[in-house]
Amino acid sequence: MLSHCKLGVIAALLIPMAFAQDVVQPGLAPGTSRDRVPTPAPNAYIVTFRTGTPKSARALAALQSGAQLRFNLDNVAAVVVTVSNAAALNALRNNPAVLRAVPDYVVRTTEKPSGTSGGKPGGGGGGTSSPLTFNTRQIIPYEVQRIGIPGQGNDGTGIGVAVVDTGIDSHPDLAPSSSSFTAFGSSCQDDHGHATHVSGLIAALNNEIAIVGVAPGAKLYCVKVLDATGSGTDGTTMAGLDWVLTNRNAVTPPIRVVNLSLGRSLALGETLENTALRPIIQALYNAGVVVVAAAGNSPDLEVSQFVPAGLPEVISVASTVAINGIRTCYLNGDPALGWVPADTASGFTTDGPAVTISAPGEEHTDIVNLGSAGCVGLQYGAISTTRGTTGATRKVAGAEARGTSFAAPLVSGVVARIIQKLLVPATGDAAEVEGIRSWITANASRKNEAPLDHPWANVNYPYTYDGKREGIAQAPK
Ligand SMILES: [Ca+2]
Ligand SMILES: [Ca+2]
Repeated sequence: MLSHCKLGVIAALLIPMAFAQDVVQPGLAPGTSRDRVPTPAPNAYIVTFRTGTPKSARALAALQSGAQLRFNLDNVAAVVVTVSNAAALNALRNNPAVLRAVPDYVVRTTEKPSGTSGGKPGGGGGGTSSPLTFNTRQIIPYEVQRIGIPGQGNDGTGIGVAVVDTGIDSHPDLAPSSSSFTAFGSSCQDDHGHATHVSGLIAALNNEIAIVGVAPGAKLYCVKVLDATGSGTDGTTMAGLDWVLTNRNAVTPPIRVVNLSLGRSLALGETLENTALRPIIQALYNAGVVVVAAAGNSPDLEVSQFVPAGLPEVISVASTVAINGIRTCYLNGDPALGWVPADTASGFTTDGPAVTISAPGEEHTDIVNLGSAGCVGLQYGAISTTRGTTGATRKVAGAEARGTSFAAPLVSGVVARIIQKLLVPATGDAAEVEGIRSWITANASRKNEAPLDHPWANVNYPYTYDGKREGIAQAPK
């Protein structure tokens, strides 16, 4: 890691300031460390009770033990608490109604970290941070074009999509429902920018400004479970998902889709079977709510080591590039293709058999020679609605918006359009979710061909590309 950091600094000094893109150097692990080891939130626990233990009994148990109750869930017999001392934790664990108490792990956005990026916003190369605020037209992002441009009767109208994320900014190109949930205070305002970018790719309005999303007729629901740093926990995520499940049919239009551009790797001793997030995800699945999850940004991890994307109930989405990038240099063993073609697997994406589908989580990657920094990859983000502006940029909080975070919302938009067009029987149960998964898989573009191998796969990185080329998600025509 030390050499990684050193080289990162050297690269930073050598990169012309005009390049705002993230720089990835061959032979070095990508900047994925924050995905690797989940951190327990201080003094925070998720306490699971015997099935059927009433909410009131759970609250009383927490009170009597001396724990502070943060969330008491409706749909699973669990509470999220903070405990100030070991005695309180032991008292809870010794309660005969309690099955287990596990640490409340930190989850984060699945936006790829800045890594070795050395550029500053502003300047050329497509990396400008000045929002595009066209008054006479809007942009259709390349990512949306690759998935399928919306049309009349094919735009998600009447379908609610919950963005379980950092909140949603009051942006003129977004029109979320006034029904919302926040795990932090009373506002669902986006204090980070991630969810505003994600929201635009799902449902930015079809008008004359900013961009258009995959499903501009869909109704967004703001479910804020991550804070201004893009961090939350299993507990805040569970509380947000619990709100969705409880309120999905009480709001208009009903919530049918959940976008989760967040996650964490499994902790030591934790499995997909016993992870705290599983029961609420299963409950949504059994109610026919489609949960779309970003596969993660650790190419040396299997998606099965990442939650929630590894859970079999979710539709997990890996990342590709939307359009061709340029290629001016080659390493030993590289195929001399001449460019980085559209539908190439992103260098950062997590993969594995549990990935349902791929979609563009970045606009394109250039592989170019940057002087003494050598042959590097420049990743360009997806253009979308940007927090604190009335327009759209490729950036979230100053960093290029690339990562499986931006692939998942495209698929959430696809799901909204599938449901709107009644392409799968609306049985309101797990069969409906599996029907939608099957539709997505069957209608993928370039199935068994894409994602194309990243030029540096297995040459310089320890990629886990599984050989299953699930294809690129396509919206209904
Ligand atoms: Ca628009
Ligand atoms: Ca794959």
